[in-house]
Amino acid sequence: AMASKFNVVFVLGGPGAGKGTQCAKIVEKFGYVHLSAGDLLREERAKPGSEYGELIENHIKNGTIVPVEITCSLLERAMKESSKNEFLIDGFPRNQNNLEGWNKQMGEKVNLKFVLFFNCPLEVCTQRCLDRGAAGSGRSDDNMESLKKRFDTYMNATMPIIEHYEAQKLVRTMDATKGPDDIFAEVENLFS
Ligand code: UP5
Ligand code: MG
Repeated sequence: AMASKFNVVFVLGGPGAGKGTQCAKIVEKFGYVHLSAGDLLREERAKPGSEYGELIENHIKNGTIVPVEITCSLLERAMKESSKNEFLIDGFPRNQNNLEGWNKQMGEKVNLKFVLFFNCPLEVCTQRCLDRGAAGSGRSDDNMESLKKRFDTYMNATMPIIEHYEAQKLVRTMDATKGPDDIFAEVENLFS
């Protein structure tokens, strides 16, 4: 018999919108597996002798998007290795290339439940990332120069993906400017 499909929630929103923070809370309360595409890419970049390390670092610093073959393979491998069935996929798909590559590689294996969208203005996003950088995040993209590019990519490449899912009535939009606990109070309604 065919194995059951992976249940997936995509988690999208600008740089520093709070995707990772809210995903951690969802995991704690609802037991999903949290896969951050950015974290998987940073992990891959850090592997000694990684074939894609330099390419990944260049994209991250420039706020541009890594080719889908790399990201999608990291996601699929992590999904399989988890031997679980409910996933939060954080920070993906970010552009048309991601969307098409995912649909081709994973479309038949996945049930997309909804898209959780953390809506957060540029100023708030930027300040959070700058604060995180100042506090020693060590992220090579938590600086003003990278943040401008990250936000450009978000507006030009990722917003159209959110609109694509909006047309399918799959987007659940959260006001991400509030405090983490206030945001989660709304988020948990979606998962209960
Ligand atoms: N914070 C969180 N919530 C807060 C709140 N409600 N109020 C006040 N402060 C709040 O939070 C960011 C910071 O804000 C933290 O210090 C937190 O304490 C605070 P976090 O939860 O980390 O936000 P998140 O949305 O996860 O921010 P992140 O920086 O991770 O978002 P990005 O989307 O920019 O980063 P990501 O890691 O997803 O991607 C990085 C890069 O990887 C991309 O730019 C791209 O180059 C590459 N990438 C790809 O190429 N392809 C992919 O598919 C994914 C990534
Ligand atoms: Mg994150």
